[in-house]
Amino acid sequence: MTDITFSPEVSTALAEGAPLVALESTIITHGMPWPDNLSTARKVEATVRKAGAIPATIAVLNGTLHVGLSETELEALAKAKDVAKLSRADLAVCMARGGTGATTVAATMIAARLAGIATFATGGIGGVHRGAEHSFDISADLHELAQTPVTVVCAGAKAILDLPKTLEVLETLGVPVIAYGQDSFPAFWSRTSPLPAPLRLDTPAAIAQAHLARTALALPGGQLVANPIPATAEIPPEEIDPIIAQATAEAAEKNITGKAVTPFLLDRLFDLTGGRSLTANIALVLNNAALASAIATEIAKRQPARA
Ligand code: PSU
Ligand code: MN
Repeated sequence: MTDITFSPEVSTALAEGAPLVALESTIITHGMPWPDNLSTARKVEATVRKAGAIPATIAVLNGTLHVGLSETELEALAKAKDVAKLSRADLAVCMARGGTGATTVAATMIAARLAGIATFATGGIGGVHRGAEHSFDISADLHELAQTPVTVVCAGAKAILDLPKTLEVLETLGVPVIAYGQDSFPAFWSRTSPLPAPLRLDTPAAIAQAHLARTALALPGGQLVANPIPATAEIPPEEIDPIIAQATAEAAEKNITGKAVTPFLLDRLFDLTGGRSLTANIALVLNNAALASAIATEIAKRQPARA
């Protein structure tokens, strides 16, 4: 079977029980513009390595699910146009057709679990969109967190989403939402939000122990760790809120629906903030990669090697 392939360094790390951090690719193809997407993907991988873990960027290339990309593969994906965005529903069809696609949080979690990778770093997750009471637009990421046992480190959810509804759905689905080192639920651009986080843990070791306790309890889902953006990169709500309102209104006017909604909003925010949204996004992804590496290291310490 060549349906799934591991890069040489990912294979070695898996065999040795070394810490690994899974990374998604939709952030590269649909979340950031060229060439910042490639430079960020490389910096994220470098951050993971510097923290003593091995990065495993995940994507489907010509029908094969890759866990760990070579430098050439990463560059080709970052440059490619019209790459498919693959969530849980799309992964198998893309592979069957021999297609190429970037994995969302949901699809990356599926691949990470298959590979035996416990920890995953990203920027923002999908959630309940504003106006979901009419559009029913709720990301498959939330349901994936309920059923796939991977610890996902993000910076909270973007205010393009309805944050209270996103937290309600996560609660209904039994997903632990853990703020790192504070009581408030971080809101992507801002370190804090008016919403209290349902849970709080203060160290990578405690997050690792919670992950392993879920395994001991045979609980199927994952954990969502919400790591506040570094203070130097924050964008004040009074600056970003009117821009989000404008971008959301434009999406409605243009009848943007389904999986096109998130990429459309991210692209409009980039233009309307003069690139500032991207600078913040890069800072928080790197911060999340460092925390995920520390968590992966603590999990690896407590788990025997597989081979
Ligand atoms: N939120 C961000 N940046 C992103 C995404 C979400 O701040 O790049 C991407 C992630 O890959 C996430 C996906 O899994 O969008 C969610 O898309 P949807 O809402 O269509 O499920
Ligand atoms: Mn959606």
